[in-house]
Amino acid sequence: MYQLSFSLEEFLAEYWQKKPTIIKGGFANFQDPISPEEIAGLSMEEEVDSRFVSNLNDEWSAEHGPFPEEKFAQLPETHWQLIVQAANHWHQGAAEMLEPFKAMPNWLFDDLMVLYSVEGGGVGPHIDQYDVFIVQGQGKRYWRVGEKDHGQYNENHRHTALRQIESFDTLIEGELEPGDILYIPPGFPHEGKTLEPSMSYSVGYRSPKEQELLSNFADYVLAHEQGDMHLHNPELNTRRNHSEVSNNDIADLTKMLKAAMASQDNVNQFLGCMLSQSRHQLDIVAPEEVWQAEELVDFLQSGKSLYKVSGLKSLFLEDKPNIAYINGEIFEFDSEETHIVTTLCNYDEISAEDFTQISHESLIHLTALLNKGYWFVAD
Ligand SMILES: [Mn+2]
Repeated sequence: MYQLSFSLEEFLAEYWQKKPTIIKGGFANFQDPISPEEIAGLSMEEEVDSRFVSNLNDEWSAEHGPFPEEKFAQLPETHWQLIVQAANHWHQGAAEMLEPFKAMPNWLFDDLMVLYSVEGGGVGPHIDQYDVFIVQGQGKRYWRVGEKDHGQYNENHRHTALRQIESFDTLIEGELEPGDILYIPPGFPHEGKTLEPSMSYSVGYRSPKEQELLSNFADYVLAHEQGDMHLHNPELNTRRNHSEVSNNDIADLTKMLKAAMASQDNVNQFLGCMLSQSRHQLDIVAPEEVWQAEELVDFLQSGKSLYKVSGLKSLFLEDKPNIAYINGEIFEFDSEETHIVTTLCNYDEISAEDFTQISHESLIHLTALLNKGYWFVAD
């Protein structure tokens, strides 16, 4: 059981997107959920996003996985680190340490990055556009965080992939020991130096950019064949200036642009789809044999459980809690069955007790979710 020793609510009010802080003993009695060997194992997998960063003799290099097993037989003693993104998608134990963070909205959550570093390892001073809780596991790292970036920092071009900056003055600093948490808001430069072989867990949150919202909305409009019409104006007059675009023309075209977003239902649906898509690959495996609805009823009645693919985003909107947005898809349940949507979205495991009464329509949706491999049964 992973439990925070502090109030997330108070933390949000004081620090979230405001200032960095070190929370000593943020996790009481923290136990590493994953071992360095398991990190190495994950970094050998094709579908897992991994990196190896080395800074021996101040020569920086960064390589992307998957890595061959031989790589781990001949590593130097110091100055390297191995990073696995979205470890929560591939390792159950790693996913479990996220449990206390479920008081934060899931749509903002990005992934759990796990990092194993030997003495002297680090990625150098840099700036991220993420909110991150860096939880220290075994070992020790020394961290420094600087004042928020307002354009005062110079990029360093030692290694393009690492996007380092030259230097920064210290705002806060400290040695992290097992269970300590460093919170860094977006835009604050930071640098970690490994003092002894260390495991770090970065719980990352990423809010969308305005340009991403617009570009994703445009994709959504195209995919749904919305707005497939030209400007219609039968009241055209001749003009003195052949090259002028009149204020009326601009007003008509602006109206057209805004019309795409005029329907809140449409915008809601777009947001539900967009926000429920994970930015990292998921471990989705469709079942070998297609499930029939009746089989699912029998299965649930046997008292067994269904499990959600780790990291799968399943959301519902406050306004319409009978619609589940799952991995970018829409599943509309009976309006009497919002509890099914809440259960599906909030929990990683569901059992028959959660669904003693279920309409045929909902059963069809559940069956579809199983057949897509979004939920699965234990072997
Ligand atoms: Mn960082």
